Amino acid sequence: MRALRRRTAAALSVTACLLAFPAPQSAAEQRQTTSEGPERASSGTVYRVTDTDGSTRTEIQRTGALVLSVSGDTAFVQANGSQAERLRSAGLALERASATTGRSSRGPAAPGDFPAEDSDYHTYSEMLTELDEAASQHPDIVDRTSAGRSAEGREIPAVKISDNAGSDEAEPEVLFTCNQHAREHLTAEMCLHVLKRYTDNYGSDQAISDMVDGREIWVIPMVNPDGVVHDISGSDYLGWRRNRESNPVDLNRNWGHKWGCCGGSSGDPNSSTYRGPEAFSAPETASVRDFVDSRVVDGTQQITAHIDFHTFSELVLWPYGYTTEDNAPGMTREEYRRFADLGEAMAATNGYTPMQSSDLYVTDGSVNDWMWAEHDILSFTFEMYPDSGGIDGFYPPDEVIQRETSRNDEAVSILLDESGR
Ligand code: 0X9
Ligand code: CA
Ligand code: CA
Ligand code: CA
Ligand code: ZN
Repeated sequence: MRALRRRTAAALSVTACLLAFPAPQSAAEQRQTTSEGPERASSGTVYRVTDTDGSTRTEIQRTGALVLSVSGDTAFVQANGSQAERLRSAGLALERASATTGRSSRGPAAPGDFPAEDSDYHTYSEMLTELDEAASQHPDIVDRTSAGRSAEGREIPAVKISDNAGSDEAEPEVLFTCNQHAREHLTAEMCLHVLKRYTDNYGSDQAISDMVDGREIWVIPMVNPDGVVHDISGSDYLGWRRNRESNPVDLNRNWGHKWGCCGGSSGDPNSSTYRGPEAFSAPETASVRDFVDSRVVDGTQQITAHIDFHTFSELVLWPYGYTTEDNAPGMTREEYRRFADLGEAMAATNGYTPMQSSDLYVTDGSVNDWMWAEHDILSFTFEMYPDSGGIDGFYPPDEVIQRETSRNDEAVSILLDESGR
């Protein structure tokens, strides 16, 4: 495991400087940060920034620049001209990251589809077909249901995997969510892999059969279907992150625990971390909230453990994200220790780096904080492959899907096991 750098004197002075410079609000900058602006893979420059820690990265995000990945103390940051200027004048060394490897350029592809070379990725409609097939091939252990609808009216499907899937039994429930962020396509594959693993191996693999019989496993493969459809609607991947409301919302800043509290999100509708006008303003987060609330039976939340999959940086993250304190209201020393022990145990199986999510950078309104604070759900974020890089890191070739999804098999088994404790 890579140890995170302690806060250095340099990082401290960077923090202080960044706080001292208010964000410029020039018309030019506002034009540059329209919703079609900074999220386009082809616009906004990606820089490699060395010698960062959690507090520097939180300050970088506060300028409106986006931290794309973190590996050790090196971050890849997407920034427009004035943001880059502010970071430099605050004393950070920005080095232009090498131009894209070409992965974010799709070449010829049918509109709305992945390019031929990435055809193993599932579009929204291919994902729906996959769920229907699982349900018809395994009717006893797969129940195809819905978590609600997106802003553009797309269904957000959910599947339940368990023996007697059609009935609610007294078994610990576990939730996997994927693709809150549109461009993180590998995560939908991760959720589909979980579905395949626990259905195709049922009856032949004893450990799998035991878990299917002893748990109720919920999978929501695409929390943000509108964003996913949009990201592959052009002739290049668009590098889209948020949902598709007229003021697009970063869904992972829209959850209701300490929403907007702590500088870990933006109130600017043009920012890629825009938190929305109020908590759960986005139909997608409201849908998943309602689904999770609906799992309270006789006053007890049935879901005990959860992973929200993202890309990338190869990290295992646990709450809280809104504060750098280990302990805060609703998180005792013992509870923090349980998160850390479990996170470290899972990370030991997949080679990811475990840390509290605010050690990456502060985020408020993230899914994990709400799941834990509101429902006592052991809720983790996994940042999948690759471990470092710029925009291309969101578009690994489909050849890696099998390796990088099965890489988390053991971690998923550990979580399912823990959910019964
Ligand atoms: O910023 C995010 O929402 C996640 N990183 S990503 O590059 N996929 O956008 C990290 C969120 C981690 N923080 C919490 N879970 N609190
Ligand atoms: Ca390929
Ligand atoms: Ca069951
Ligand atoms: Ca149940
Ligand atoms: Zn993400």
